Amino acid sequence: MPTKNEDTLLQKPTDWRAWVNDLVRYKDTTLIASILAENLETIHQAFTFLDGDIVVASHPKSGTTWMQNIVSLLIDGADPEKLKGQALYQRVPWLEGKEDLDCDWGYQLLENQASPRLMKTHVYGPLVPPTMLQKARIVYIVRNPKDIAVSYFHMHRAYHFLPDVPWDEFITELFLPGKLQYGPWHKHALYWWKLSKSHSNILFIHFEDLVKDLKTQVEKIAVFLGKELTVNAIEKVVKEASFESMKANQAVNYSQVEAMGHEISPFIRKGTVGDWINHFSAEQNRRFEQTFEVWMDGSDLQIDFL
Ligand code: PPS
Repeated sequence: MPTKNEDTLLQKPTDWRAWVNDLVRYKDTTLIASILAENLETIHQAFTFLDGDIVVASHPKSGTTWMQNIVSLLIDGADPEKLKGQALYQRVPWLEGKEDLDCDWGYQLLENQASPRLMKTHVYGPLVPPTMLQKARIVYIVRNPKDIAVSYFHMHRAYHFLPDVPWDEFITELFLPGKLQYGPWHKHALYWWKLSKSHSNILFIHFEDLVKDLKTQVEKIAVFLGKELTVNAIEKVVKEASFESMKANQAVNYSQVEAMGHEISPFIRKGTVGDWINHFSAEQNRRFEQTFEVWMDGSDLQIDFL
């Protein structure tokens, strides 16, 4: 396996095809660094999930951070004091990774947190630790893959350690063949969709529903997490989780993360459904639709693109 280490993470790769060739294939998915595979092995073997753990699971760019914030706000009872001061990625660490170079890996941060511990993960399939499924309550957020591809494309522009890739090649050579980290999208979404039907501890939420009616979805997530909040507290969560609030909030908008060039493309970027229309040519859309039809054959998962 190729070895990439932290020293290389702040240099923008100039040759994106060489970068793609260097990606790590591990248990049916793609990772950008072998250290993530090592962390996943460690988590499988040594990380103890506890009753009360709450996991936000997602394919990248599906609204993970949005859901992390909602879950964190709900668990903290929308207490204004707890909303300030701590970066969201410390309050809800990325189980197998880390968001900034100088912090510990998520699973290490979590060892020291009091229950209920909150975490995010991008794993699916054989990467998922079996005890997570037994012990934790899991909120999975799904998003239509056209908008994910757009969001992912802009993330590549912004992150210093990810290469810029021309849009057409990004779609046809990376996103559709599942060569981006944690791809391919359909295996991810369909794995969690299928599992959510047989596990009452998994709640499946659509990004598009959050955009349509945030309050109703927040109430649903609160019930799932067993949190009885006052009307005022729910309203506070909805306000703090709005696009405008999150974009302005340094604790959640990743503006303090040194690996990101916010001036190129901010992390909380557009937050809409259907931005793909502004990026896809008719031919790109045709190819995407063709692949999407094959991906979804035999599944009853409904995805809204608009
Ligand atoms: S990551 O890197 O995988 O953790 O990214 P992720 O958090 O999953 O997804 C980032 C996209 O979520 C959008 N976002 C929001 N949209 C609407 N409202 C709120 N409050 C919100 N918070 C995050 C964010 O803007 C990214 O989508 P795009 O389409 O790029 O704007």
